[in-house]
Amino acid sequence: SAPRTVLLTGAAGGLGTLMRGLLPAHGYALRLFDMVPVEGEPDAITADLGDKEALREAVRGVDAIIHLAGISLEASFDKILRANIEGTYNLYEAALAEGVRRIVFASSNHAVGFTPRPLPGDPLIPIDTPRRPDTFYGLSKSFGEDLAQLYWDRHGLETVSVRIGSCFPEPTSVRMLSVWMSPADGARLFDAALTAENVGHTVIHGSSDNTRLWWDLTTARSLGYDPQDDSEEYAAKLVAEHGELDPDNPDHAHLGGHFCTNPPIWPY
Ligand code: NAI
Ligand code: 15L
Repeated sequence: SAPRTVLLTGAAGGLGTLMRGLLPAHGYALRLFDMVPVEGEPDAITADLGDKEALREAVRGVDAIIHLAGISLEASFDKILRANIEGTYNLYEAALAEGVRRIVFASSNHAVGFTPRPLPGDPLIPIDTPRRPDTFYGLSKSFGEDLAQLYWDRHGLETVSVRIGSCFPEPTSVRMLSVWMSPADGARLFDAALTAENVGHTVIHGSSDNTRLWWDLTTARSLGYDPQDDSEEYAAKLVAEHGELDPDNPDHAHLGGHFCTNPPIWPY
């Protein structure tokens, strides 16, 4: 039967806040987890992914987990190791111990960020494109996908790994026109990832059905994802402001954009 009680890690963050607003309308009851308090949510669990006891309690009795918590930009290897690599391992161990059957893992386009971005007329980036992380951050997402594969193959714990493009209320750059996932499509995609049957470990691209799409959404659609939005309505304004992407500019040459050249640094 469809999962109904879902643990949302990273609930205080940008994507967590958007999904807290949207997923209840898809029928989910959310339990919230973050290292910082979730504003206006006194029942949220405030704990670090390094706290194994807190994780065991947090996952106990849920039908599934959406795992968003972690460092979402580039940082030192040491910080990434603790939050994203050990933190994700700790979460999977807790889920295994408590019998949780399904995790939706927030991977990222930056796991394959050095993939050349397609020019108009080129084929879309396929879902089995080789890993080309663009940062330690992207490397940690690559690790998370492999961890998910291991826990499926060894333990039968299912994961949908979503290589999210850019999920924000609106696209704010010309690159984002190609990788944007509207919040409403994000909720549709998480719903599909939670309810599709027999996913094993499935990796999917996470974006809206954008006119300027760079990657293939076939696998996501095969899980029942039916995107409704297109960034093109924002294109005229963004292109007028910034110009079209320049294939000779290294900042614009890859899927990962400026993460390949000058990645934004996690401020904490
Ligand atoms: P965010 O940085 O706004 O939120 C991350 C949350 O995780 C924060 O609330 C932070 O307090 C929490 N967190 C960090 N380290 C933690 C730890 N050790 N223990 C417990 N909580 C911890 O990031 P955003 O944008 O909401 O992204 C959510 C997830 O989705 C991240 O894993 C990110 O890598 C991934 N993602 C997001 C994309 C986007 O477009 N927003 C694109 C691709 C991936
Ligand atoms: C990510 O993985 C980041 O977490 C998010 O903040 C955005 O920068 C996004 O990728 C992107 O590529 O736009």
